[in-house]
Amino acid sequence: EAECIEQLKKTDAIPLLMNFLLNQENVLCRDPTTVAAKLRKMVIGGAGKTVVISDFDYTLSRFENEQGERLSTTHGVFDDNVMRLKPELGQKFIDLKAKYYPIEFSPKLTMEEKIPHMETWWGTSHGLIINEKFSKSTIEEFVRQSRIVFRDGAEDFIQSLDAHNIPLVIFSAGIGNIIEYFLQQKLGAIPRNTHFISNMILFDEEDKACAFSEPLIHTFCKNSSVIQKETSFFHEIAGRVNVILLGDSMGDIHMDVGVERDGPTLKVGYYNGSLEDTEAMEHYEQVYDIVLVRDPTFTVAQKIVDVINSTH
Ligand code: MG7
Ligand code: MG
Repeated sequence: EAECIEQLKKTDAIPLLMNFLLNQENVLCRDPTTVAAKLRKMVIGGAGKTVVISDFDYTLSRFENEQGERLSTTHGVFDDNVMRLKPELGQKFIDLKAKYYPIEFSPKLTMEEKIPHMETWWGTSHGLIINEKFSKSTIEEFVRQSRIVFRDGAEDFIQSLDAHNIPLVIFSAGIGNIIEYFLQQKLGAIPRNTHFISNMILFDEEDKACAFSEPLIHTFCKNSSVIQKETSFFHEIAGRVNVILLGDSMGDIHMDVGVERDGPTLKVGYYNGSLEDTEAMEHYEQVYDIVLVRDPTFTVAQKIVDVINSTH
């Protein structure tokens, strides 16, 4: 550590990164002093003390394409594909979304008021998937046909974490299997460093969907309450005191809670909303250390990890 502090004094890595962040038009940083202090601790700790906890939908994956068309979430994979094959069932998924999506993002309701609705949405949607007994290979094909797209550089980001033995926890209220198939298809395999906390479809002996894992994870319970503490992976990340948290929604900001430690969490948030909604943007600035405004890339997260890796 002493050696690292010495080296840190010799390099301008952190001031250079701060300069980069503060000069980007689409990067908001309410408190640069705190960000620099967190970065300093993380750089001193190095890769060995770091863990990345990331949301998937509209964080690792892109929100919209170049034409401004909305891309798919993991659940959305069913909406699109089922609509094509079985319009009647597809319409049920679409109707659920039309009803519950506005509730999820309503500024008028409290989290407590939203939670029962989210439980109903996820529960009903998962019920439809199980009822239909979709097979594993059908779902893999759905993913292949889907409009899920990585943010630019997200693939390299995941690979570089793996190369430096930094665990990546993908914490998703979406469907974990869909993320797995997507990574398999895009990266060839799931990197060893990558772990999932998500809703997993369970398959029967004939590889047909028969149940979902418990507990249910929806937008507003992404914290330690849903983490199985006895898993080997939980022990694997126990000594990782420095957290880089990546998310795009208000529900993502507590994904680090429950990981017992005394190190900093650097929270990086994608703001996918409208530029006109300054109130929402200010809210993001309050809860995320760094806000990336309509940024289709992984450049900032990659630079942070590069600095952490550079001094050891
Ligand atoms: N989300 C949650 N559910 C659904 C669904 O059944 N269909 C679609 N299209 N989207 C869904 O990654 C979590 C996000 O997934 C969405 C049950 C929610 O909007 C949530 O924010
Ligand atoms: Mg998300």
